[in-house]
Amino acid sequence: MDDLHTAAGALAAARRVVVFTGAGISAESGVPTFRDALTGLWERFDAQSLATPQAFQDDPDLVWGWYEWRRSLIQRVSPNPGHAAVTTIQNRAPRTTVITQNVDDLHERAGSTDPIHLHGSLFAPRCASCARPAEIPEAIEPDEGRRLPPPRCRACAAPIRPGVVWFGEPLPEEALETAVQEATDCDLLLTIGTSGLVYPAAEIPKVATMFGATVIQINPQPTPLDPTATVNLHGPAAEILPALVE
Ligand code: BV8
Ligand code: ZN
Repeated sequence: MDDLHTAAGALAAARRVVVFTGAGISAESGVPTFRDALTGLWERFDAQSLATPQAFQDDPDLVWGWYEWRRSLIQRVSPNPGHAAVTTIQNRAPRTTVITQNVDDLHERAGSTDPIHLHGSLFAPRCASCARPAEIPEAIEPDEGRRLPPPRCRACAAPIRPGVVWFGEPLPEEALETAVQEATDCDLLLTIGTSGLVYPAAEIPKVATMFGATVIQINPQPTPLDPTATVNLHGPAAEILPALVE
């Protein structure tokens, strides 16, 4: 495939690389995406009732139980060859930054250094009131419908909340600033497995294009980021990424 060769050449020549990932990179590990037809989480669950500050206020047991179910799923799966290829890219071009919208820990488990988690992490629970970091609870048996009362903060007794960014919440300031800076300064950005629908994260590839970087997109489906990308590679990340670094 010509596009694959073009992309591989550009990647091999790049000195500053940004790898920007979404749920699609973890799909082949068995982690459901959000918006894919039939299998996406938002096909089966209502985002407003689960992924907003209001939802947690209204029904903390429902929200905490759902996020603990998702964390238990992730603990049972492994990084795939796509995550491993990202680590290879980072090892070859040391000025590579991994910026992920994912709340899983699969980049870390594949050996990537310091991925930036724009939407937080399932492994960083904190107090909903005083923001003090809390202990990660013991793993539970996966059960998607189970309500679970959240643990209480040791300092102020308020409920512990998942360490993710909900709709309507600002992204972690330092993570977003670093991500925008890296997108501004890179010569190549790979956008992998994201629908490009959630803002402000979806601005990151656009910033790279605006500042003159080559943008390579990997996704089996077309996305609103297609016109932003210099090269569009259509296919699953766990196949295309290893081919790109071969
Ligand atoms: C904020 C975390 C302000 C928790 C998530 C501009 C226009 C319109 C609306 C807005 C706007 N700006 C802001 C908004 C509002 C909103 C937003 O963007 N709404 C959209 C949906 C219309 N944004 C916010 O609310 C953000 N906050 O703006 O704050 C503010 C400022 C100051 C003070 C107060 C407030 C916060 C957004 C964070 C939302 N958090 N969840 C959790 O996980 O539960 S969103 C959710 O979407 C996920 O976290 C995920 O990270 C994110 C992006 O999704 P993707 O990763 O792209 O996944 P998706 O399923 O969509 O796509 C998967 C892709 O993979 C597909 O394209 C598929 O084809 C592909 N794929 C499938 N298989 C494979 C594959 N690719 C490769 N290989 C495969 N095998
Ligand atoms: Zn507290």
